[in-house]
Amino acid sequence: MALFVVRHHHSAERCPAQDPYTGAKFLNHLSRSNAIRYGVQIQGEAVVEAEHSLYLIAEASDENHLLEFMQVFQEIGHLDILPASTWARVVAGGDSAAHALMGESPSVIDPADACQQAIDAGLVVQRAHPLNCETLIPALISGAMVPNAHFYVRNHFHIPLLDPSSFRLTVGGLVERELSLSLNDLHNLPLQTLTVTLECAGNGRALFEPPIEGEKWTLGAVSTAEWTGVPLTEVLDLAGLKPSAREVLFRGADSGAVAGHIGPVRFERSLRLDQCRGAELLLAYAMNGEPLPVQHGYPLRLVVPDWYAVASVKWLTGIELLDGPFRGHYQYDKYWYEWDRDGEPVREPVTLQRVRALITEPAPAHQTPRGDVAIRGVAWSGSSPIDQVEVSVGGGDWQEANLLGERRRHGWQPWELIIRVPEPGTLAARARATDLTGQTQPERAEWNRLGYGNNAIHQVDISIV
Ligand SMILES: Nc1nc2c(c(=O)[nH]1)N[C@H]1C(S)=C(S)[C@@H](COP(=O)(O)O)O[C@H]1N2
Ligand SMILES: [Mo]
Repeated sequence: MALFVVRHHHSAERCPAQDPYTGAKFLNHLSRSNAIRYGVQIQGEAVVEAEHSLYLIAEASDENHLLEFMQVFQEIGHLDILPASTWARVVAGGDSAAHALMGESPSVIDPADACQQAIDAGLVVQRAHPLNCETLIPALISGAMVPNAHFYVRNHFHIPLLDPSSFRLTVGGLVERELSLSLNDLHNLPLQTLTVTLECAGNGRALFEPPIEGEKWTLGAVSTAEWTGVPLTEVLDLAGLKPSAREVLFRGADSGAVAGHIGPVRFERSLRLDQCRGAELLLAYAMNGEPLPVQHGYPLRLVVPDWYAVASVKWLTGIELLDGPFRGHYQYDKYWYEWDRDGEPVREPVTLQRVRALITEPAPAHQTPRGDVAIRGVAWSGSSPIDQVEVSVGGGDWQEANLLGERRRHGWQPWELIIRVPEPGTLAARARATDLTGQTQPERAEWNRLGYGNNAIHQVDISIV
């Protein structure tokens, strides 16, 4: 079988869709079962919107079979049949075709499998290609670690499949010694385990008014895990920094097409050296005691405690020391707060997680028996540990909740307040966190063009029966 790309164009006047009966006849003709009768296998099809153009990717033993099958289209307009290369499955595979055409390795996880796995785990899938899904708030209950299968997923491109045996982390740029570290090398370096909350800067974007384009996260783009790996400082010490080094660039293995850019854009982010100092950055290879799952960066990811999670580059394969600011797409075009203040554009990079509390119990749909009612949740801030969480029920005064367990440096703080509700009814419960630097949550977060950092006070309507 040989592969062909078929291009058909007709004028608006001759469009078969003008008449429903003729339209249906042409569609039926294009059905896969009909094509088979002509010895043609259709691998993919698309119409160019508003252009009366149709493209097919099809296999046939020779061009004549295809011509015979497409005859009816030749009668109403123009037809081209172009021989194509034989990577049928790649070309027909939607997005991965773009990777292939741009010379990228198509070695990615099958998006359909990744999506099904997430659905099976109970995640809320926001988008399947690339895979983006949020955690259900009940999965955050009691402030424990979020199991790996329930941890929210945020990807900009397809999930790259990296072979652990040939994997290398390269360290280069302004260093004394370039390094190329295997997984074994990394496992033999000193290790550290840290509990760290990752939150997407877009968490809560869907709650901004007026609405903002982008992933429509509600409140589940946040999770906490125990990460194990090599402190970044160990690797930087091995390489030795040149005096001119100012910034560390972290390079992910994933890349793809981005509007406005020619050629593939890679997922990469940098931090200034002064931002790394004392920040406990980890090159993590384990998550909650298991090898890093593939959707969370297998076999190696950066974990940057306290920062919005865009800084925590997954599928980390390269580190480069630079002498000045990095201007990559995800550093400079995206992940900036952009406000309009008195008609003046104001711009500031997204950095630390803003202080925030979430109510995890009772769930809004849950019928809670009257009497003593436990209101529980988690709270976190990138600037410092949580100082207090206050809860207001039914428009009443703010009451201080109990912080549970020890104060966490980089992980969310569970909290709880027991209130007495003698009567049935629906009550609005609100929770407001304050961190040790004195920062607290606003009634409404300031709207910004790309919808980041929405840490408005969380409200849940609880129903008491
Ligand atoms: N290589 C790579 N790293 C990445 C991303 C990505 O698309 N590619 N997304 C970032 C963003 S915006 C977030 S919120 C976190 C999500 O991490 P998770 O999927 O493990 O929850 O990964 C960050 N690191
Ligand atoms: Mo994110």
